[in-house]
Amino acid sequence: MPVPIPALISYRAVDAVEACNLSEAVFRSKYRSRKPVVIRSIAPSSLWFDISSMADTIQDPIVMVAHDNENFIDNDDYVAKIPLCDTTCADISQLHPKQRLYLRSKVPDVVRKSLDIKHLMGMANISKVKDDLMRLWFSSPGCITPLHYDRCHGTLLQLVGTKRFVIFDGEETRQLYPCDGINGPTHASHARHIGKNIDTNPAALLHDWPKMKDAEPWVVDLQPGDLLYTPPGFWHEVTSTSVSLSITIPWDMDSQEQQHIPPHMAF
Ligand SMILES: O=C(O)CCC(=O)C(=O)O
Repeated sequence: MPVPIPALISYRAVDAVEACNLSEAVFRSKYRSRKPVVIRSIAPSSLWFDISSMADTIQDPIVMVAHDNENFIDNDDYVAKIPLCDTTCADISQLHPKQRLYLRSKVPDVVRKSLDIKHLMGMANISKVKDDLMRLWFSSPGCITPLHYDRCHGTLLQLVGTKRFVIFDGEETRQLYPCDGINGPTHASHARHIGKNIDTNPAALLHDWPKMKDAEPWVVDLQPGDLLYTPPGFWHEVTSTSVSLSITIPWDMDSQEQQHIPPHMAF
């Protein structure tokens, strides 16, 4: 008798905490480099930026159009780049876009001034923010940043709309279809549509990526005002579940962390 393949992938919720309950000691011992955590409502959720005035102040924008209208990877094989013009921001904001767009840029002063980022990060016990590495991400509903990992500590502040993160521990790399360095960079995966299918069509997910049955990701749906911490080397896929505006604030591993990087990050 063939053994039935389980049609479910088990996943867990990311720990959610209030900023006032996350002391530096707790962050260090429980989360830093160990597991993701979301700090709920750290920024005011009523915040709404005037997108059109923001557009005038954006420097070095990259507006991407994905060849498959879904998966946005900053690489010519996957996306074309178009100039930011008056209509682009309005186009991104459409609820049912025919063509999805993803704008990535440095954080404009108007946004930086409206938020006291250093203060917010201080509330999360994160002090080593490098301003020049912060990026703004403005996406149409349904845009996906496919599964990958970063070499730095990652924080994402959700400002407008909602995003779903699916996050895997680096120890699960073998279940995650990593590229081999020839057909794609080793920090990227071939796997697609995890957040989209994990609840509604897990059988399709396991059909396409059967090794994932042995993985147990974390899933979190970010709301405006939330701040998510993702440790270095943890795989994550990000789906914009509405029009979305976020800021990423990465910071480097310290020298001790760099000496003990997990094996999958060694290449
Ligand atoms: O928000 C996204 O689409 C991607 C963000 C990301 O990859 C990150 O925070 O490291």
